Amino acid sequence: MPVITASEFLDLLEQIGCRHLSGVPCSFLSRLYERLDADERYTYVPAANEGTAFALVAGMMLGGTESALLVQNSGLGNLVNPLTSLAMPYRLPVLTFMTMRGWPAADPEEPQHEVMGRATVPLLAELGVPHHVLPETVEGAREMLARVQEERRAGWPSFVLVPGRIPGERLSAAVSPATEPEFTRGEAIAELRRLLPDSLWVSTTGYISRDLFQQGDAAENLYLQGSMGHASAVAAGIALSRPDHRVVVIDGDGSALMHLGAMSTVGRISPNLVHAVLDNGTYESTGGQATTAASTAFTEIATACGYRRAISVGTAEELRAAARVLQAPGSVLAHLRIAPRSPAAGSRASGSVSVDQLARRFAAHVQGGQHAEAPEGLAGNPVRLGPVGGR
Ligand SMILES: Cc1ncc(C[n+]2csc(CCOP(=O)(O)OP(=O)(O)O)c2C)c(N)n1
Repeated sequence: MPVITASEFLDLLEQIGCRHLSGVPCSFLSRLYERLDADERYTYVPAANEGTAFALVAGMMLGGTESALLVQNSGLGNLVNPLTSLAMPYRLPVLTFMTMRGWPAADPEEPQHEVMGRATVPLLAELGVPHHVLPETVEGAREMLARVQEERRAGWPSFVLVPGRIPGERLSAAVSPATEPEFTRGEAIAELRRLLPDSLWVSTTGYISRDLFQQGDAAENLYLQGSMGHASAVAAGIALSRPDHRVVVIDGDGSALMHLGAMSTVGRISPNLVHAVLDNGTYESTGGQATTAASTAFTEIATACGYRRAISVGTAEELRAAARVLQAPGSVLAHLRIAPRSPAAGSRASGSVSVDQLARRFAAHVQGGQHAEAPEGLAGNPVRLGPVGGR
């Protein structure tokens, strides 16, 4: 386990001339992001996903700016393409610091990290990418970085694997806890549940899934721990397959941004889907680092992608006033502006039910005809796909 602190880590970066970083957060590095925010020597660009961060850093290097990535190994899949088809053949020595979830041993509470935890090191080895484990001492880390720099000078991208939490003094909570009367994550989920009874529910990774689970576990809920950014596509697939149901996906802003292109797919087929984006402007589940939501107009993107309607609300009353829009057939985007920080989420669903059981239970519920009656307004609205390559 690393005992290098956040400030020592930044000093090490400084020594290799690296002041520009990009990535997607991991809670193991929350103290480091706080320091990056507070230290004027560094810039950090929040990227939509790890592949984007990797490509951005590759571009910075082409432009002559030394930079590196901070990511977690659940995002390795997102960056394998630019790693193997860009950095390796083009000999761009991109440097990646990657936290290791589910390694060296799996955590039974986090089944979403088990496969990648076991596969990360063999995958990097199979790809032929140099990789090193961050040593526990500053001296060891300095020596390791000297070897990394040599590999990079030879044109190799390189990975430094961070096996645990980087400790450090807590500089500040990125934002203060919500005081009333802000709209909290829990209130937003509860209000959606009241307005959209008899729906199927899919929730994104992190605190949102924990909150949905805590508000009442049921067979119609599918909590996605992991597969960040894919909740809307999973939900759209369910809705496409079962046009007699209304599916509600509860996304976060960071998750929706991760694979924003999914909105174009959803809009094209426009199944009976309410795509709720709980926008707190942050990756709250990993410590409250800023996303790029503040400069992104979710409602405009959704309607431009073909969603039938899109609303943006900031209170439970405003959400209630939009009930009819939410209950209409077709795909609707509900942008819910919620407090940057909500009361703590409870435990994960996987603490009580295994995730494979959750999936089987959900599928049995959907396919078992327990909701043979279509929710009002959705009957007779089978999805029809338009011709491919239409516009
Ligand atoms: C591919 C991938 N990258 C990073 C993570 C780490 N991670 C887990 S939850 C989370 C934040 C989710 O943010 P958001 O969707 O905005 O929801 P919030 O936490 O704010 O409720 C991140 C970055 C992950 N699970 N998967």
